[in-house]
Amino acid sequence: MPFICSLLLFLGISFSNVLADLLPAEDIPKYVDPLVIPPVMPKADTIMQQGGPPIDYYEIEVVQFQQQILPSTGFPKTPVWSYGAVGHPETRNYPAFTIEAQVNRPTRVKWVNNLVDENGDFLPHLLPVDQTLHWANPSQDCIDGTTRTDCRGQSQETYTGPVPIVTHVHGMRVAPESDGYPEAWWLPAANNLPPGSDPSGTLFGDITTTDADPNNDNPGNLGYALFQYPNDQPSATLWYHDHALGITRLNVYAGPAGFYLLRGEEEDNLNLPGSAPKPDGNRQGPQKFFEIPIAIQDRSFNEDGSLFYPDNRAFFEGLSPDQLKIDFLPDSDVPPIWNPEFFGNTMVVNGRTWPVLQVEPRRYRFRFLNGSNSRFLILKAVTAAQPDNSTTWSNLTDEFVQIGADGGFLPQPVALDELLMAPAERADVIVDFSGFAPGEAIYLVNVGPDEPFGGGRPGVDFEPANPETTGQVMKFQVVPLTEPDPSANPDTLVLPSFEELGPSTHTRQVSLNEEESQEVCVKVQKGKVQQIGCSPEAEEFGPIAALLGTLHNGMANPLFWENTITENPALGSTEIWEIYNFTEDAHPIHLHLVQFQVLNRQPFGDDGSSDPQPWETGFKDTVIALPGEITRIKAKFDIPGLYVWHCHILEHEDNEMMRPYCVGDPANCPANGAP
Ligand SMILES: [Cu+2]
Repeated sequence: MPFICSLLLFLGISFSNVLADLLPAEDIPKYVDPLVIPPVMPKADTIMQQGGPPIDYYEIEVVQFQQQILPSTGFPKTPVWSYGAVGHPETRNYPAFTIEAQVNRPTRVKWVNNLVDENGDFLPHLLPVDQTLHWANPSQDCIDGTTRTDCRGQSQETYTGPVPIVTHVHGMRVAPESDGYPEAWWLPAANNLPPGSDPSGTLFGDITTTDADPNNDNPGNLGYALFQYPNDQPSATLWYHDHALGITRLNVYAGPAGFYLLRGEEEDNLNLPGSAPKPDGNRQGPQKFFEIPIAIQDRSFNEDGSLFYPDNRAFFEGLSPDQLKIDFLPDSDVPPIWNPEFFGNTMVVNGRTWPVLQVEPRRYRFRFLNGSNSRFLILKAVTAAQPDNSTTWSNLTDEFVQIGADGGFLPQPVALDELLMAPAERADVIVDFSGFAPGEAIYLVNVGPDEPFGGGRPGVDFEPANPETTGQVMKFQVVPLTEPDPSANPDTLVLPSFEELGPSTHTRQVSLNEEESQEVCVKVQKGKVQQIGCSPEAEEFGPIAALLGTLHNGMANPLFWENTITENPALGSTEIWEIYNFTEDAHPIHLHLVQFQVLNRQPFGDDGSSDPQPWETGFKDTVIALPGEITRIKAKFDIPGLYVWHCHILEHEDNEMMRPYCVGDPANCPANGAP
């Protein structure tokens, strides 16, 4: 895909030194600071309803603060964003405190955009915003000359205005007005909103605009939205993060993400390792938890501790900006700042680089989340931090017993040597340390690639992550057992019965596509990439976007965010979606609203198909679609209205690899902002 890189290496062009401020990952000591176990987000209130269960009510704000993400041994703090309880600055943490929810007891959240300074003036983004993508665009500076939000902008400069946010609970079955539609964002209620900016997106709405609270209209300029989650689905490891149109990669990279753990009665009798932090837990108190959520994210840092994220396209090509002499939007179709993928050079786990967790020789329950923008992880447990040769680690056998995935428990436990996790996927796993003695150490390592994942095996089909840096994740340091382990043996664990979806009534074909430039062709000349006229022999510059779409006569039919809705399942219907991946890379495909079943995978041109992986046999909301294959899923669409489906490589999602879809009557699905 990044063909220029290979061209440059061939021609011997030297990479520039534009990243002088980048903190070398090799300079960051590992396993210095303890793993932070996110405490529970405190409730603001409990709302009693007549004839219904009480509602847990939260007021949660997105704020900017400093956090020690790099080691505490003399490294600077990092300016970061995350969620915290309103009025409780002590709850500000990246990743956010965990929302604990109970099945069939609704959660209501007032999500507040408080990205303002001490004077109430808006804070600009921490990271470079490419205004030429189809994005939220509060300044209504559309490339087509119209004045509206949610459009492609015309400025090549980074956006410096107030930042839109909209929260999505990933994996939640929820009504559209509370799902966090990408065009339903809102700005902070800042003192100094620039003239001409719109305080909320085209499809801003919240539950006050529905029957839930019809007397309390929110016009979108209050700096918040009120969302409600029914929690009427099985126990699951969900997570919440930002979803604003065209800047999700930046908003999530800046920090806002946290776990949303939904617990039901079916979990109570399983005798799983516990406990987890409790809602009334004191953050400063003794922490001895045997159920721990673990969010793994790659990041890069500047020497001053700030987050690094590329501010020009040349970075992706391994060039300095003056070595990439091409026209950018609006003078061509190439976005000037957007990078097709981003891979950080450090591993951050629960908001710390390469932390260490003290573990007793007993069983633990870890809820792993791959919270990376682009990086696929292949996690292994090993007993030496360094590989025994250049490509393989002597990993422990069947160290992971996976009991759950995105949407809840698996039909039965699955013993695994490794965990393959695309961005946004979760794995609920039991790890047994009882075979280890105090003083011993176990390391969680990563043999996924430092580049886009295309399937295959590390060391065979791709080079595993740098074993000195991104190949390592965290350390488990064994300490003495303090009390007997009463938890169930996972080998004999009987998980809650799994109820399959009913037969499907419709099958549709959708496609994953990559877009090359139609206007910019390039050649390498005098140490620079020069633009030349496009002829049949010329090399098109790309990729410039990733697109979802349909199939037409067996051929890919790529579509943009603004194109008319093509996926319109009937209300209450169960459909099979056949996802044709016409690109060279794997894409984690996520559907809002539903938890689906993975049916099978079939390479193009093959008659046979392969069963889902053992860890994909429960409910999923995100599935890896491998290149050159059809991935089949089945889902039931049982709430009417407008939702999205998208790739969860955030750089793809932000640049057109997302489409609206409509359940039921199209009259319930207002069109996107585009005319
Ligand atoms: Cu993708």
